[in-house]
Amino acid sequence: MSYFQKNVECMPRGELTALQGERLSALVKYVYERVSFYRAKMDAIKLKPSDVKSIADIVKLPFTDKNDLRDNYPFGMFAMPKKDVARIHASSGTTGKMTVVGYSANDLDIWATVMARSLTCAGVTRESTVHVAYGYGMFTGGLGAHCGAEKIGAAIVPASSGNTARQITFLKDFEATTLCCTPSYAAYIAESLAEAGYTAKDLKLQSGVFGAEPWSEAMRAKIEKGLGIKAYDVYGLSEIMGPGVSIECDAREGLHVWEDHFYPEILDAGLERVEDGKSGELVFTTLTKEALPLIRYRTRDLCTLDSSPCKCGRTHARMGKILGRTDDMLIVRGINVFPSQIETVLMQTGYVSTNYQIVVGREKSTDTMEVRVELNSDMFGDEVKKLESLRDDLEKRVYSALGLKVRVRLVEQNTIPRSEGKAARVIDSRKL
Ligand code: DLL
Repeated sequence: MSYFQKNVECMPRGELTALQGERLSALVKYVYERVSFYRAKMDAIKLKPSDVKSIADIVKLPFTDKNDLRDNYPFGMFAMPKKDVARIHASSGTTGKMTVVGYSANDLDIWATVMARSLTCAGVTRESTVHVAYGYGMFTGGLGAHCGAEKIGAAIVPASSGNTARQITFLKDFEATTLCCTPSYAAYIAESLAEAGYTAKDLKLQSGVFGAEPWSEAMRAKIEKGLGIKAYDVYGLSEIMGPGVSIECDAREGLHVWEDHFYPEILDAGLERVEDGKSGELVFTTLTKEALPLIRYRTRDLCTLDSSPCKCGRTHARMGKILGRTDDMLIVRGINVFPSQIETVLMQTGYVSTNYQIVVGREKSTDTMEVRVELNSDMFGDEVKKLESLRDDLEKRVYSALGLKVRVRLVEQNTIPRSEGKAARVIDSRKL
């Protein structure tokens, strides 16, 4: 088992809790002095910085959400003058106005460190070659993975996303051992590799570090087979840092949250904390960030938390795979549906590809849902009767998993748009 910072990653929980408490109380003082938004919020509830002494006091603090960042666009929530800011990223977001985030030089160093810890979990060492096919630019994926790999001392191929044929040439010729990109892009690369007449054996890849969007276990199995790798789920969000907030270790029983920097809480719909194992909204407090510290930031991501010890020896709590987002949950005829649930059903069949799209509409005031799926290449030439029975089978499977009648449409290969970044799985025309 290798670690990047064993003493921190395996710190006894008691020490970790004490460290979090110290950092939280310093953070609250810091934001009270420097960020008028937090000062006003704390004054409104008559909370003084000195009232926050330990991590348990975090429940006294107010929440922050994306709208607060948007209302203070671009730099209103920064705790530093712009001259001290070292880098700016922005997240376009699937809905609404852009969110701008900033980092001090120290923030960037911490980000590279947590990403280095994360890549180490996925087996990256200084001897590795890391191919980064997350987009470089304002999106945090590319540079986040890049700086983590650099911190380890690995060789980096900064491919960025796009031009899949060229990605395959690089992967082959430069003998990358780890691939970093979104899971949907990894699936696309695997598909293109096979189409180009290669197999996983033509590559030297051993692991993949995939995140930025939800993906199912079945999708994981498919990517692992296609690329001949072990795939790790990495999570993060720009507001808190970028990729590297949490990652799976070899045990792959949840994603270790680097809790010495990011304090996680899971809250129910009434914003009360829930116990370990119960799912709810993930909320983070940045314990060490200087440029844009955030207190109790509501991610809208739904998952569980587990603070029990892990087989790998790391003590940092593990979050479950993201189940979905409070804002991408579809309510179809009163039934809550997450795109990831549909994905799980589809992938379990073994006869559809990783490409699918969910189209929600409304006919005569009733919601309709159509799931468009591409069959695996070896199946499409089959006769109509067989295709019809596959379609019926899929509709039945979705119904038995979700209790929802949907229409399944089998479409020709390569008709659903491929994604080089985050996949757009849902078209909801009811909102148009
Ligand atoms: O997606 C940062 C990132 C880059 C993470 C590369 C991992 C790898 P944002 O663009 O700000 O940042 O989007 C953050 O993406 O709130 C989740 O809804 C979703 N997300 C990120 N990682 C995962 C994951 C980057 N592993 C939003 N599983 C988050 C599911 C994820 N959803």
